[in-house]
Amino acid sequence: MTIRILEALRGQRTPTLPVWFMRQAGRSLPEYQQARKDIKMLDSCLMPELAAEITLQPVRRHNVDAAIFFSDIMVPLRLAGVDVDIAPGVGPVLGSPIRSRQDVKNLPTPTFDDAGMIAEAIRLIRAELPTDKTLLGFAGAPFTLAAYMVEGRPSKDHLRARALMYSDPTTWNTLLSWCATVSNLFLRVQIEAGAQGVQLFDSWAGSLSRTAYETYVLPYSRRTLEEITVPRIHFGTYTNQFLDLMAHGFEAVGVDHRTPLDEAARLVPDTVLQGNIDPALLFAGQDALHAHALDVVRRGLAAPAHIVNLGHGVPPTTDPGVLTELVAFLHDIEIDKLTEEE
Ligand code: 1CP
Repeated sequence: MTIRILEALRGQRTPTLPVWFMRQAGRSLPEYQQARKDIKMLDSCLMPELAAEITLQPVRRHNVDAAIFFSDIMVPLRLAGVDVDIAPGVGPVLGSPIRSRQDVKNLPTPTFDDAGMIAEAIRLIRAELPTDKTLLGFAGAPFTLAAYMVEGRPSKDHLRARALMYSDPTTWNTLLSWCATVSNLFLRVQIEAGAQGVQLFDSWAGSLSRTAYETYVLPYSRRTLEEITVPRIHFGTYTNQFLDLMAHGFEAVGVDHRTPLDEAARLVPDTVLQGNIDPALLFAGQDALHAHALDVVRRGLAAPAHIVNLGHGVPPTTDPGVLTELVAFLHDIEIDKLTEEE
C-alpha cells in the first residue's frame, strides 16, 4: 500500500495526488464544536481521547491523506509553565507578555513537567488511523512563537517583537533559543509516540526582510529540528524573499497562495512543494474552485513532488462539504495525463 504523503516527502510522484488541509481539524466541523462544547481550547489539547477524536474527524469526513495532530503551537508553552490561554475568537493570549531582558530571564526552564498526555493522544491516533494515511506532528517556529510572546496576543505587524529584535539582540537570541528548545521538545514527544512527519509553522515570518530572517531567526528554526528523524515540512506566508533559506534542511516547503508553484519551483528547485489553493476559492463556487485547483496542480508539476494543501488554514466559515468534494476532485485527477501547458 502506498502512503502518498510519505512517498511525496521522499520526492516521489504517486499516481494519485496526496492532499490535506492546514486547520482541517477544528472550527469548520460541527462534530468538532459538539465534541469540544464546554471545554476550553488549550484544555482540550491536553485530553488525549478528545484530541485524538478531533484529529481523526477530518480524516473520516474528507478522506484526506494526512491527519494533523489536534493541538496548538502554544501548547509547549503551557507545558513548560508559561501563563498562556487561547481566547475564543481571538487566539493566543499571554498573562504577562515578554517585553524586557528581565521578562526573558524570568521564563521557566524550557522543559516539560509532563507531556504524557501528548504521547498518549498520538498513540491513540496511530492505533485508529488507516495505514495508508500519515500522521503529521507540528510545532511553531521560534519567530512565530516569539511574536505571540512579545505582543501578548495576535498582531498584524509584530512591531514590538521586531523592535525587540533590533534593540536588544542578546535578549532576542535568548528568547528565540528558549522557543527553539520547547518546540524541539514538543516535536520529539510527538515523533517518539508515532508522528510520521512534522510541519514547522512559521506563519508570520513573512513580516521579516531576508537579512533579518537570516540573521535573527533562521539559526533558531534550524535548531528546532535537532535530532528530528522524520520528514520535515516548513511553512510560512509571504515568504517569497527567503523561500530558498526556508527550504534548507527540509524535505518540503509550504507555499501560500501568493506565489504560483511553478515560480516557487524555480526558487527551490530540488524541494517538494506543498500548497497552495487560495482559501478564498472555497467560497467561489465549484467551477471556479475546480479551475483554480487544476491550475495549482499543473503548476505543481514543476516540483519533484507536490502535496496539495491550501495556501493557509481552512477559514472557520468554510462549508465542510466543499472540502470533502475538493478532496474527491483532486484524488480523481490522473496526474500522468496532465501536462503543464495543456
Ligand atoms: O487542523 C489543524 O491544523 C490542527 C490543529 C492546529 C494547528 C496546526 C491548531 C488548532 N492550531 C495550529 C497551529 C497554529 N496555531 C498556528 C500555525 C498555523 C496557522 O498559521 O494557521 C498558529 C499561528 C496558531 C495560533 C492560533 N491558535 C491562532 C491564530 C491567531 C492569529 O494570530 O490570527 C488561533 C485562532 C488559535 C486557536 C486555535 N488553534 C487550533 C484551533 C482549532 C483554534 C481555534 C480554537 C477555537 O476557537 O475553536
